[in-house]
Amino acid sequence: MRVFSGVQPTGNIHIGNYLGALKQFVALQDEGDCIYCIVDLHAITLPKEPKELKNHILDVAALYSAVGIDLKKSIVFVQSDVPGHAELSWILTCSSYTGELSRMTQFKDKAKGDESTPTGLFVYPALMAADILLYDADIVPVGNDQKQHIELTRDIAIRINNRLGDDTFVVPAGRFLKEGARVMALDDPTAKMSKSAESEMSRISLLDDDGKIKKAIMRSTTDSDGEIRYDIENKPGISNLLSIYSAFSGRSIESLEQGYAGQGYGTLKKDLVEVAVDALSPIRDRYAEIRHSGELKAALEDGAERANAIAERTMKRVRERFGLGR
Ligand code: ATP
Ligand code: LTN
Repeated sequence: MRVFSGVQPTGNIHIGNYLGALKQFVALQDEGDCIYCIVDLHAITLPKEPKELKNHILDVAALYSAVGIDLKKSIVFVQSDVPGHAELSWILTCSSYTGELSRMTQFKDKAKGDESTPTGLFVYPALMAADILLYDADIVPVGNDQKQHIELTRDIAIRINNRLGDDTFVVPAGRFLKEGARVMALDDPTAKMSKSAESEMSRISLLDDDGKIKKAIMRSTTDSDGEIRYDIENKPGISNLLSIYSAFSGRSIESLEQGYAGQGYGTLKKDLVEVAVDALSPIRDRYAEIRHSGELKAALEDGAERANAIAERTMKRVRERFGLGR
């Protein structure tokens, strides 16, 4: 079984990214051959400061290692080191429809109908499809917000397979966790926790210190009825805290509800601070050890080579099927 996923090299990688995606990346290493990409070509769909982008690429690589991805066993690499991504992306763009791309909710949210929306933002799902199909991936671990993009990837793969042969592309499946697949903002539990939200209190970044973790959880928005019960509709704040607690601790939501029955929100929040700090402080320590090491740079070099070898094999087959080249 082959596993592929990617994270954008932007700052503020948060517990939503961790609980929805990165935690799965680590666990899947025992089930299949894993390829984890730092998708820098995706990051430039909106203008990025070049120096910052370079740093964020290494930040994400170090975080991959810090959360437990084995840089020797899994392939970890930077997207722009493998030219196949850009090439296949064009080919898939030509097999996608403007109608289906226009229906992507992420595009609609970001573009808001503005005429000067960068075209890259519109064709972004074709690049994501290329990332996945380039490696014949079976499984793609992601958060819930990527469901629509995975569906589109499958549609494009099936469309091309129907035309050019069933074994042109492997049709991939998304893998979503039960808890953690959609972590909400701590200060507004009706919005997704996001890297770009203005308020620092909306998220916990993986490298936040203990004081910041405590502040964000203790100040998180809840309701006034005082009952610890999972009910997304009516109690989104407490439900979000229960999900986060469950994802960090492995305890089920039901067991948490029973354990905290009759207790105040303050107790739940205090315990969650402890659970989050225990989970995040070792990640912070490992990150500090590896971020500026030669080991990290060597692993990315090696990853690029291994990824390229697989990608080139796929591209040969794809060029052949499409009749490209001499
Ligand atoms: P953000 O929305 O925070 O700006 P992103 O989705 O644009 O992040 P990535 O860094 O590429 O960008 O996301 C990496 C992974 O994290 C993806 O699999 C995505 O589904 C997942 N993810 C992002 N936000 C959340 C969240 N709030 N809850 C669960 N998973 C999330
Ligand atoms: N689009 C994703 C990041 C991403 C990805 C991928 C995830 C780019 N290419 C391939 C899984 C597989 C996002 O914005 N979170």
